[in-house]
Amino acid sequence: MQAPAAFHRLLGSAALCGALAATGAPAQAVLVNGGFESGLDGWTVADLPGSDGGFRSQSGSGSPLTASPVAAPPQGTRAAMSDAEGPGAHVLYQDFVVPAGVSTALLSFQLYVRNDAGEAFVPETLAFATPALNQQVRVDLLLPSADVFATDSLQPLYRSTPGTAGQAAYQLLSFDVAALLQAHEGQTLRLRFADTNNVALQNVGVDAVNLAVSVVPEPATAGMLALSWKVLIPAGLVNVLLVGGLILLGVGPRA
Ligand SMILES: [Ca+2]
Repeated sequence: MQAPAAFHRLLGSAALCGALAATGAPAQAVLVNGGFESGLDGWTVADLPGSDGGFRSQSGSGSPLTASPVAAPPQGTRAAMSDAEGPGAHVLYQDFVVPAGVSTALLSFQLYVRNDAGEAFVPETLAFATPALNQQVRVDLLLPSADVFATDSLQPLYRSTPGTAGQAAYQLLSFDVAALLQAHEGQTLRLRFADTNNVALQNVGVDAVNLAVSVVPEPATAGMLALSWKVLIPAGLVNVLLVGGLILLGVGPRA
């Protein structure tokens, strides 16, 4: 069978997709305004009834409501921080949709805890209007159908440890959440930061929240790309030029 006389040239997308299929798509950010540079846009705050204060946008080295001395935001000029003049229970959360085909998923954030009580008290509740002492911080992944102050979660990420006094600086924490996201593809999940205190003032700072997810191509797409290579290559010579990041693919008849 004769090779086609016309010289065909394919530019761009098919070849580029082929390269992506071979290496895996780059990680994409799933959360919005994780650095809080746009205040609390994209985030929701809630407080149990009777609470004083709550999470607010924060900048500089003073807490947002009482101007207590705190660590400055570790990324950019703004963070989110809880503050109050009295006891309370506060949450800050964002919902996100888990993309299909999760390959890797790394959740990271900067966390700061300033605790005037000098130690933590960690009962299995976030309620503050209780006889029990309650002075704790939790970070969790939850289903959005769960009570936003629930203590049982899909994946606990951070818990105050009884006896710990808090910390002088922000600390960067990161977690592999690929298995959890793979089990909930296409579903909405909730990332929640919680601060309960009924002993003394406690400020919880949050910044640089990032959920980096890489995905693998849909099987149908990968199959289509494989077919296009298989059809094209026997047609003749294949010339691949790499020019300024674009892949030019030329297919022509054999000499
Ligand atoms: Ca920031």
